[in-house]
Amino acid sequence: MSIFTRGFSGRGRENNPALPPGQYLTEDFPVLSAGPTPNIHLDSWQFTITTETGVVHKWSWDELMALPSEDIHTDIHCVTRWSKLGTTWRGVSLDTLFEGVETDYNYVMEHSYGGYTTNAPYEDLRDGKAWIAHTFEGKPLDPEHGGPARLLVPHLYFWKSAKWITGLTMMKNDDPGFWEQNGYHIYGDPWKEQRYW
Ligand SMILES: Nc1nc2c(c(=O)[nH]1)N[C@H]1C(S)=C(S)[C@@H](COP(=O)(O)O)O[C@H]1N2
Ligand SMILES: [Mo]
Repeated sequence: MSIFTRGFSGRGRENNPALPPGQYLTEDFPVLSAGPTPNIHLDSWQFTITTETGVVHKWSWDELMALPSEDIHTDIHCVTRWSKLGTTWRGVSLDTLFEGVETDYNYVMEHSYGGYTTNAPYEDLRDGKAWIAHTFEGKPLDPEHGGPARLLVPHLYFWKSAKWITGLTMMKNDDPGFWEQNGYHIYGDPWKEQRYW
């Protein structure tokens, strides 16, 4: 986190190289949810990856927690123009979860408890770019922010980080998810200001 921009966000906006175009810094953590926060029990929680052959890879909460978790130190950028720099998360890399998955499809639909969906290219969820995050700033992820676990895809606008994640489905085409059907950009690169289309 840059000391220069703290309490000086008016100028930080132009000068902070960590801030994508059109974004401003926030120190708090706004909640943006299209619906109510679902009540999710860990003993029935599950995460699945479904491929084109109908194979369903499935993890319970205990199975997820038995996998190696990593610390993630990253900036996050919401399409509504707030950015939060230097956030700290802990989560399981999607590389770990995709290890045994065989697919020829290049796109993924993220599915959440509550019905939210968002799409992403498969390559954007691999090679250390995406996690199932269960911890934020050293504490279990707050339900309002997607707890018990959300997807974290910080190089794209934050709507691509599905809260209350429950599954990924491989797709042949880049079909639009919830916000993408409602005018948000199909990809959402904050550095190219791919907000709406
Ligand atoms: N399941 C679900 N995930 C979601 C959303 C949502 O409404 N439902 N909102 C998205 C949007 S638009 C943003 S900006 C971020 C907000 O995350 P936050 O509430 O933790 O700040 O979550 C994204 N993931
Ligand atoms: Mo958002």
